[in-house]
Amino acid sequence: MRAAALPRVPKGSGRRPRAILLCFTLLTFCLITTTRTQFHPDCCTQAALRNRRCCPVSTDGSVCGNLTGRGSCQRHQLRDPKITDTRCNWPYQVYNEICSCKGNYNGADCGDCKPYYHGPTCSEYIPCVRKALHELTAAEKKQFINTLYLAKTTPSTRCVVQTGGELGHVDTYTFQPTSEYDCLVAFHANSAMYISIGGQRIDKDLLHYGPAFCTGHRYLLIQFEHMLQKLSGNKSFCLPYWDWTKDGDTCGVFTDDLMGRVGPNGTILAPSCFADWKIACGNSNDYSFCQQDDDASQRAPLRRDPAATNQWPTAAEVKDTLKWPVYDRHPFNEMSPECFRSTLEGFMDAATGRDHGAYMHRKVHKAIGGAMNQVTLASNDPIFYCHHAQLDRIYAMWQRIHCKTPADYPENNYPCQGPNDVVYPSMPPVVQKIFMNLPEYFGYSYSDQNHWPASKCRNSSRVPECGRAVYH
Ligand SMILES: [Cu+2]
Repeated sequence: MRAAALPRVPKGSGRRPRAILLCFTLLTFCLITTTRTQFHPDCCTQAALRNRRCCPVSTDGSVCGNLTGRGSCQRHQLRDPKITDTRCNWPYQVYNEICSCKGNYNGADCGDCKPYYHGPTCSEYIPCVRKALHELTAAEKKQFINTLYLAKTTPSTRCVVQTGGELGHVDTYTFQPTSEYDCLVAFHANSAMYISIGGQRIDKDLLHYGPAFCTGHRYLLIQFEHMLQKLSGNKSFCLPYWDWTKDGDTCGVFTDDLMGRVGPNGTILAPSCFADWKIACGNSNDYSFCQQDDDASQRAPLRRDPAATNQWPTAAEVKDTLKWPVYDRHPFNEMSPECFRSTLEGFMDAATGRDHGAYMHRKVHKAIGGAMNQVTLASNDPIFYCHHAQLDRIYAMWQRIHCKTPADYPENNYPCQGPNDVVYPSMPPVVQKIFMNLPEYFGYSYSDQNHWPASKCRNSSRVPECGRAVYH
């Protein structure tokens, strides 16, 4: 049996009148084009799926940007006939041809830059520093919230959402247009759907309950940050983290100027722009791709549970979580004892590494309640990203203390979460173990990292190199 983690049976309901929005005027003078790295619309047509080809025409008008040296369309023979879940062995189960991008070019069509690279030739490297939410100035808070709202309301030209289809039968797959924000909600929801092996559902998903928890969410946060940088035009924008050990119990972030106050029925109160924030994938379940009303305005509003647990991880729990030197171990799931991943994910007590329950990551999802307490819906609530940035920060601390490198991502017996399994739905594909590099490898860092616990191998050659952002 799957242990109850975040409850997995969502069903949004209720309608609320449109609120007066702080952020609305921002939209009227923003004309945005942007690129997404997954589910490019040109790769989701019946013809593309039938021909097993995902080599879209890029920004320069040529296939994969071949004309300007951005990339080229490459064939591969990596399809595995035994795999029926097309999210596994992604994207090779679906496509025989995909773009291979050169240099710092990125995206399904190589029309984008790798995260933290900018400019027409993607040669401008701008690292970013993730600050705590409480460190943001009033202007930074406003920009963050406005950019979230912009992402929620900007239709994506480079991403469609898979809303249906029988796994393994690409001719049955259906897709829907989406906004920039909701593209990533669907990514999380569709990753959280049960894995199917040989037509049998197994007690496992692509992103949780196993070794991919830290790495897959690191990928998601980098994508999210990249998308917000492009939308806001602020190339050094960085996702703030929320240190719930400091103000979880006082709900210090649920204010008008940040994540919004919660009303008596769990909806968010005006004037916060989240008062008008509708849930994507709100009709999904554990067995379905993202399910939602076609008309975004008819979807249910974002909710939090005002009567949730008010139980938050403490600084002592964070310290205990950091003490486990092994990343993950057999059985590589919610019962893995005495290891960092199952402790951070919140299945095991941080002090003992045992005693299955709800701790750390899970405790925060439960304390906020509403969408955050349903795994297929959680990333609808923008606090999800600040919560996961805090988890990523703890993951980075742990990596530094214990000198971890991609070689420490364990081989394991669970499908789709192996070290060389591709993080679904990255395009071009990136494998899990890459995300066991330190944040600096990608291009971001944390504002307080000079005060983190010291590395236990300061003079060791195993300390990963910093400052070189190579993302592939
Ligand atoms: Cu998740």
